[in-house]
Amino acid sequence: MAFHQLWQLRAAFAIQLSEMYGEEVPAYNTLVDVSTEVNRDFMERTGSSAERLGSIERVTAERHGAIRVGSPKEMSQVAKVYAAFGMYPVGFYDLRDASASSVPVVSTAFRPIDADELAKNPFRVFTSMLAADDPRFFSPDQQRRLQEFIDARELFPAELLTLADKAAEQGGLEDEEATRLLDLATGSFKLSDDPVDFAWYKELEGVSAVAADIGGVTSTHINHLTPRVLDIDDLYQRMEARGINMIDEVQGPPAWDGPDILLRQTSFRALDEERVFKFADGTAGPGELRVRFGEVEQRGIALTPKGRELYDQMLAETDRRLKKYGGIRTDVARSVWTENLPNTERGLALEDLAFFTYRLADDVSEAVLSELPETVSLGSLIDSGVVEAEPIVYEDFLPRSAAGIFQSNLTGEGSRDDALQGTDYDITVMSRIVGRPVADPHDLYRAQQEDSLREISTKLNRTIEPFTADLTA
Ligand code: OOG
Ligand code: NI
Repeated sequence: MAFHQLWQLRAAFAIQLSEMYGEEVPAYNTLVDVSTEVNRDFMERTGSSAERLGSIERVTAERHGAIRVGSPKEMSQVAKVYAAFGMYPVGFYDLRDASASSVPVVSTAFRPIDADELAKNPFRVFTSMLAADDPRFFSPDQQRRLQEFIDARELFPAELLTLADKAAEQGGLEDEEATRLLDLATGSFKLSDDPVDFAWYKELEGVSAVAADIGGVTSTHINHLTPRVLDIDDLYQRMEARGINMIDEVQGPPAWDGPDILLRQTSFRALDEERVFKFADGTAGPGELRVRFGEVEQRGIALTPKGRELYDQMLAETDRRLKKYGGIRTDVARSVWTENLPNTERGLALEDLAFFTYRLADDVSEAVLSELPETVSLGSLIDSGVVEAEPIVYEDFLPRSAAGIFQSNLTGEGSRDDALQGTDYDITVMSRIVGRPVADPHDLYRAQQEDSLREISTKLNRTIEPFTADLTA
C-alpha cells in the first residue's frame, strides 16, 4: 500500500485527463507532438538559456485545462475536487465585458500556490461559472428555466466529493482510494453521450454558444488542454503547415526583442463531434456540435501591478494606433512595447515592473561582502554581482486573451443587452461561492519575491532597499 500525496494525485490527474482528451480529440495529440518538437528545437537553437523560465521537462509536461460549470453549487463542488489535487482558486476574471461577443461567465483558475508545489507539478484549470442570473444575457423566464435545468443535474457524484474531502483532510489517499478518486474525477470531465435537447440548446445558443455549452447539456467536459511551448510563433507556423487552421493572431504580448512576458496564447477549432439530439416531436437523431478546441501557450515573467498597468496601457495604445493608422496588430504592438518597456530583465526588475526571486551569487568574496554599507540598494547588489535574479514565471491567465480564446471559438456573436445592469460579481463574491478565499495572484508573486529578499538581508546582515529609480539610468 502506498500513500499518494496531493501533488502525486495532481500529476496523475493531469496525465489521466490528457490520455482521455487525446482519445476524444485526436488533434490534441498532434498539438502535443508539434509542441514537443518546437521545444526540442528551441533548446538546440538557444542552449541552456532556453530553461530560464523552467526546465525543459517541466515545460514540456506542463498543461492547463478549462472547464465550465453552471451554478454556485457546481462551482463549490468542483473546488472540493480540485482541493484533493492541491489546486486552489487564484485570480478573478470577469469575461462578461471583456469582449464584444456574448461571454456570460465569471472565472477563476485552480492551481498549486506554493513555489515547491508548482515545481512538482504546475497543473492548473481555468474554471468558468455561467452567470445564469445576469439579466443582460437571460430573460427572467430563461433564468428560471436555466436554474431548473442546472439544479436537476449532478456533475460530481457524492462518492467523488467524499473522497475528495478525505484526500484534502489527510493530505493524500491510499492506493485504492486514490485510483477511485482519479477515475471519478476524470470521468466527471468526460464528454457525455447523453442526448442533447435540440430546442433548448438552440435557444441558449441564441444568447451565447458558451451558455449552450454549459447550460444546454447534462454534464461538464474538459474543454481544452493546453501544452506549453518555448516558441509560440514557431508552433503557429508548423501547425498551419500541417493544414490546421489557427485563429488569426497570437493573443497577449507581441513577439519582441526582450524577455518573455506574461502569457501568449493561440488556438484552433476542433472538429465537429457527434452527439445525439432529442427533438421537440419526441424523435432523436444524430447531429454535430463543435465546442472543443486546441490551445497552446508560451509563458513569460509575471508583471507587478505597476507592470500590469503599463501592459494594459500598451494594449490600449496599440488599439488606438491600429484604429488611427491601421496595420498588423503584432507589428504595431511590437513598436509600442519597444518604446515603453525595458527590454532586459534587469530593467524590468529595477523599475519594479516584473517579479523576481533573488539569491546570493555563489562566488562572491568575503572582502566584497564586508565592504557593503549598512543599507544597500538591490540595484547595486545586482550590478556588483553579489545578487542574482531569477524571473518568476506567470502562472495565471489574462482576461482579454481568455475572452479572445472564447470568442474565436464561438459560432455567432450571441446577444447581450447592455442597457440592463449586470449582476455584481467580484473576487469577494467568488470566494464566497467557491467556499475559500480566492487568492490575488499579485500577492502570491510579491510574497515570493519578498521572502527571497528577506533571506538575503538576513544572510548579509544588511538592509536592502528594493527599487531605486535613479539606478535604472
Ligand atoms: C476558457 C477560455 C480561457 C485561457 O487559456 O485563457 C482559457 C474556456 O474556453 O472555457 O482557457
Ligand atoms: Ni486555455
